Amino acid sequence: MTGKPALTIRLCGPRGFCAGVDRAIQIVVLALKKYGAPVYVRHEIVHNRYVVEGLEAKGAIFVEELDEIPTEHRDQPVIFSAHGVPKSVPADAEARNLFYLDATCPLVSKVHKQAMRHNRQGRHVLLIGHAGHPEVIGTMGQLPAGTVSLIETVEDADRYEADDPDNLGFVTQTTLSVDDTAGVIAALTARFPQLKAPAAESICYATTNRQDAVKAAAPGTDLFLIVGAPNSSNSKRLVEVAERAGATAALLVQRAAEIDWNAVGEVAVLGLSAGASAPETIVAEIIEAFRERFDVTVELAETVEENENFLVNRELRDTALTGEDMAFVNGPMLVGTH
Ligand code: 2E4
Ligand code: SF4
Repeated sequence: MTGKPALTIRLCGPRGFCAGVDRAIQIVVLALKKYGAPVYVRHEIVHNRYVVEGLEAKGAIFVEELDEIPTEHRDQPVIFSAHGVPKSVPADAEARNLFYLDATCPLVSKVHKQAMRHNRQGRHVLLIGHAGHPEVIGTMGQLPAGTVSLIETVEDADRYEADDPDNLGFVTQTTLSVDDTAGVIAALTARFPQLKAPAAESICYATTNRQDAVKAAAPGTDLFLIVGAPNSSNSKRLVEVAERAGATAALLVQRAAEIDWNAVGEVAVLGLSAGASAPETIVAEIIEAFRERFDVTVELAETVEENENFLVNRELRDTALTGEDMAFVNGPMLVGTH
């Protein structure tokens, strides 16, 4: 007997880093190795402070816009974040004579291509997504102004006025709620039966798999914690999925130190997962914090195995990651196996 209350942690798999995040972080680490510090990164490479601060410690400098890069560092590379950029950004980089490396996730680039394809075929594009999110800004910025409209909700779908209702195509942000998006698409299709879907699903495999795993694990949990940042779209969607799938409560948490133990109270079953930008080491840290207060049994709740892996940019393929880098960029699952 430990004297501590018993707690079962239902740990979801897949969770945490996806192939796009892993690739984006590798690009920054490899660029630092190949070109030396500083390496500039436009926007948080992925939405996670721990990752950003880890890369800052290695010599990365994060900026929001290219004009923040000092003239004397113009020959150092600048990396575009995993969320993608409007076409104006590489054009601006070229105009400023900057050397850039694009860490846009290949699955975001695929959505860009689908949006451009609708446009080439004469369709007005409806982008389903969240206003102000960098991925939405990037996808809208693939197309000329006035040829794309943002639809955030079923209400937006219900009141959208089309100039040419028979010539519409949609794409979505990659990290949306699968269920909410189905509702928005149904509302649009009811009004615009000719609405063309993209050739491939825009919501990515990682988003879908993480939501499915949380949905399966949520029923019967007293509390569900999702490791992730408040600006991380995919992580916030996991909190909503947990709540809707039957968790008594669900919260986003960035670090163990943030947990309000009074609010946790007397839990017997805790659900735990992590957004695509949240490192496994923080999952382990949170389990440790629970072990200090509870007699913990970890139960793996795995729905599917993931094997995706994306190659880094051609320019970086001659540079190798060492063991120390691997622990940061491509760390093994610390708890359980995949
Ligand atoms: C690019 C696309 O988009 P979100 O806010 O979820 O980004 P985050 O950085 O949290 O996750 C990685 C990512 C990047 C997801 N999709
Ligand atoms: Fe790419 Fe999906 Fe990961 Fe986003 S969540 S970086 S789209 S794999």
